[in-house]
Amino acid sequence: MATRTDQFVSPDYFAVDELLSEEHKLIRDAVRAYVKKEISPIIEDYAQRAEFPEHIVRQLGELGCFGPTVPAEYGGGGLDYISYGLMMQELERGDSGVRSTASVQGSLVMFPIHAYGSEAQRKKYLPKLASGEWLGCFGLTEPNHGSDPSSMLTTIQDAGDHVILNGAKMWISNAPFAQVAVVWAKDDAGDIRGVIVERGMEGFSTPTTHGKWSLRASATGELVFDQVKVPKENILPNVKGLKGPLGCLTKARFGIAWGVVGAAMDCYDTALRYSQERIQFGKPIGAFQLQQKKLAEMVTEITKAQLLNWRLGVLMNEGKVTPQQVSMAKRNSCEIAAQICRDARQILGGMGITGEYSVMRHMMNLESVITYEGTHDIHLLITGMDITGFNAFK
Ligand code: TGC
Ligand code: FAD
Repeated sequence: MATRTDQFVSPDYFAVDELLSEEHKLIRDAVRAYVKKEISPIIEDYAQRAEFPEHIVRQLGELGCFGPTVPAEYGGGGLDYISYGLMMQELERGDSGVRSTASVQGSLVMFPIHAYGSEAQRKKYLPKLASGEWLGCFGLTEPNHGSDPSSMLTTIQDAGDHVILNGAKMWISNAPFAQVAVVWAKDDAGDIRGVIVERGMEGFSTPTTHGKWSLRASATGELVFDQVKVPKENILPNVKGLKGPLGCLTKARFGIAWGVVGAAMDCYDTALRYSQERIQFGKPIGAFQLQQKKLAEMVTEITKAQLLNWRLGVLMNEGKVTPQQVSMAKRNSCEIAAQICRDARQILGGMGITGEYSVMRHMMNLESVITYEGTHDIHLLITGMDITGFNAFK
């Protein structure tokens, strides 16, 4: 497979750039340049081989993509949420798996350690996670409990100065390469608690999940706990209950809302360029109304999502955002991005199914992104509950 030249030009139909600060633009441009130089040339090959490009972990750390909103004293970037969103947008423009690596590390591992952890836990883990020296993962989903994590079966049992962890987590991003896992389990009282599990603890293993047609350049695995002795000092002291993991998901879903728009922008840009160059019936296919309809609808939806994300970022920065607003944005962005990728693939005709272009890879990746961090249905029901006051889950 030949390495691709990345010709990406970002669509910005409503001058959303003017809503960004100079710092935002510098951060966005730095990540965009990194993706062009380090991700686009290699990612298709890794995806074809279903291999995780482990070397990017250090690079992402150096670039500040791990925990950008975590305070600088713990190795984070001390940046605002629009900066974080822009980083995720640019990474996912390269590949959803690259964004996944960063959003798991930042929102699902560093965030809970920072928000719910002790000072000793923050000092021990955050700087190493921020720099990419360590990779982390987040274990909530179980083989029999995905959308309904409150029914989880994984447990921690009190045993004096430590707890005994038993159970299994499934579909865990980064698991096969992670040094640390933030795992959610029920204690003797039935309360959900977060525990930090380290690779090397006896009885802890991380088998790789094979055979994925989506997120092929991201490593996915299980977390298996067989009588694992975890010191009590590894329990996150400052949260109990499902609101712990769901609070992390609010941050990560915010990143996805921005991220998938990056994938959509890449597909739109690719399809637009192809439509201007590909000649059929004596003229560029972009001159046919049917293709113009697809492209016009793509840029319209991208523009609406860019504006929604920007507003979401402002609300997040002001501490006014609701989890339900994040759900709406995650759901909307995933839906429009998946449709844009499918339409772009059609515009490319037969070429659209090859690895010569990024479009089919994005399209397949989005099948995971529309499912993880809460499925499309779950986010709709969260909105439904918010507006009607009726809980469809119970
Ligand atoms: P429910 O009774 O509604 O809520 C329990 C407690 O949590 C609070 N809460 C939230 N807090 C913060 N953020 C949110 N988004 C929250 N949503 C709810 C809630 O107020 C309550 O607090 P309290 O104080 O009263 O105890 O819980 P439920 O059991 O009825 O479930 C509700 C439901 C279905 C919405 C929830 O379970 C859900 O979101 N399910 C989807 C599961 C999910 O998203 N899993 C994701 C796994 S991680 C992942 O996919 C990572 S992929 C990473 C990558 O590679 O990028
Ligand atoms: P299920 O919950 O079994 O849902 C199956 C179908 O039923 C869906 O269409 C769903 O919408 C529907 N459904 C469920 N409940 C309802 C309802 N009440 N009303 C209507 N419809 C309903 N998890 C982690 O903890 N950490 C990770 O790092 C992680 N990474 C992942 C990476 C990948 C590549 C994938 C695919 C998943 C990952 N997940 C991770 C798991 C992901 O969060 C779950 O797959 C997701 O939450 C859905 O759970 P499930 O697959 O068990 O589907």
